[in-house]
Amino acid sequence: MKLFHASASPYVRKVMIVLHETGQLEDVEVHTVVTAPTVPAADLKGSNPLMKIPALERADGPALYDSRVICEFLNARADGSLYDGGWDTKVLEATADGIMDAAVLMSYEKRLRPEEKQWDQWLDAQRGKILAGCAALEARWMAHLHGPIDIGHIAVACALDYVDFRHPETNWRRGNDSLASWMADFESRASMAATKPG
Ligand code: 99T
Repeated sequence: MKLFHASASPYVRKVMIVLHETGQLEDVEVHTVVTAPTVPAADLKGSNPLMKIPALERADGPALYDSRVICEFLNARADGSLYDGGWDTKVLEATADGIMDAAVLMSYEKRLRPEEKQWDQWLDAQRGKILAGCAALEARWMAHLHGPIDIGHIAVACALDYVDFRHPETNWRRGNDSLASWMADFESRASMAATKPG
């Protein structure tokens, strides 16, 4: 299999961590690309019409894209347990992906849009989504996060570390002590260390 990859992408990182945690790293050739909405990587076109990463080419079927689809496919392929929590697990993953979406939109606004056209109110609204997501994790999800690892844990860790990486001023730890301490523990996993962006 061939994975379209960039180390800064939190969506790609979810896939890489699933590969680590389910013992499938050797089955994938990592193909690093540089892509952005305004300058898409041309070689992505055959694998994902939306020109986004991650995308996964496989020998025995059409390419897969979107981290949720790829992670669930890889878990099934390895007969893993990352979705055993059912709908709770999927809602937790969706919450984390929503944090990622807001943070990535902020990155594009800051990096791609000409400075004089940047819209502070819109950036603040995305930051508000990140903080609301973190508050929900702190209020509702800590018991789940202290249970067996699933795709929700992986997505939350990727989202929070991406916010630290691109938008450290967001200070998501303020008021979220349990989440901050969970993240400090989770970050010590080998799969997290091996996939640190940079
Ligand atoms: O939007 C584009 O055209 C290019 N962007 C991407 O490929 C980003 C890279 S994160 N990936 C997605 O938006 C995938 C979202 C999808 N729902 C999924 O796979 O879950 C790059 C972040 C950075 O460089 O800071």
